[in-house]
Amino acid sequence: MTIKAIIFDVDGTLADTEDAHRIAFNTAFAENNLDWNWDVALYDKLLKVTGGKERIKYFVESFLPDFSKPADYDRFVKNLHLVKTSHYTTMLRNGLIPLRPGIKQLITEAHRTGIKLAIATTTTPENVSALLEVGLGTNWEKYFSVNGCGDIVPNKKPAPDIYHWVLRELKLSPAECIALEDSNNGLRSALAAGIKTYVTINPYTCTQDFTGAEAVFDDLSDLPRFYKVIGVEVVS
Ligand code: XBP
Ligand code: MG
Repeated sequence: MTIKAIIFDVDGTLADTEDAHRIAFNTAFAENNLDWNWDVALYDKLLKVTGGKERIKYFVESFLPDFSKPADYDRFVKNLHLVKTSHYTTMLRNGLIPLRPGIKQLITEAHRTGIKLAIATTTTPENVSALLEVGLGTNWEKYFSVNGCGDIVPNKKPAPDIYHWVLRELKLSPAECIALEDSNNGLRSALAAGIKTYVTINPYTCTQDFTGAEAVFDDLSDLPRFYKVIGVEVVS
């Protein structure tokens, strides 16, 4: 079957963003007088949990058993995450994080060919806009039929919720779509929704288990090869 839609993960797939997320978290912690510092080795462990607010809570539960939680803990985490998002989007708007090789060309060519494009991410809509405004231009939304972000579903990846939501919005069956992911959590999420999944690895995810993926690529710098593997002919 020819595919009708490509569903993109964001962090790690459209751009190598995780280290910018990590730095933004650390800046937010320092600004809130918390002596927390997430180095690369620790962040690698924390990436087990998707979603920034969920990741902060996982850190507190698993690594800070003696932390005395403020009375309104949910609000505390929410505020910390808002500060983190503002630092992160500033980094994006300053052009610090380019799209990965082949991504802009894939998006423009697939769109021109009439293949629908969608986003399925655990990150916030603000972060997606900031990344794609810089990477694709202020009219980036014209490329995407569906934009599934952050808190719109109850359970984040590896749960399939966000992919189920995107499929419903696209009005397509899993068999008519493919997903592009970079992580084990993302792969499990897409596979649990019944979608064929292709993986592009990055420094944080290169040693993860990608059993079940249709194919694993270093990146999409060789787009003709990718088109061949996924079985589409694009208008270039
Ligand atoms: C990756 C994530 C995100 C980001 C942080 O999401 O796990 O949690 O690290 O983003 P995906 P927020 O690969 O699905 O795009 O702080 O905005 O939640
Ligand atoms: Mg990802």
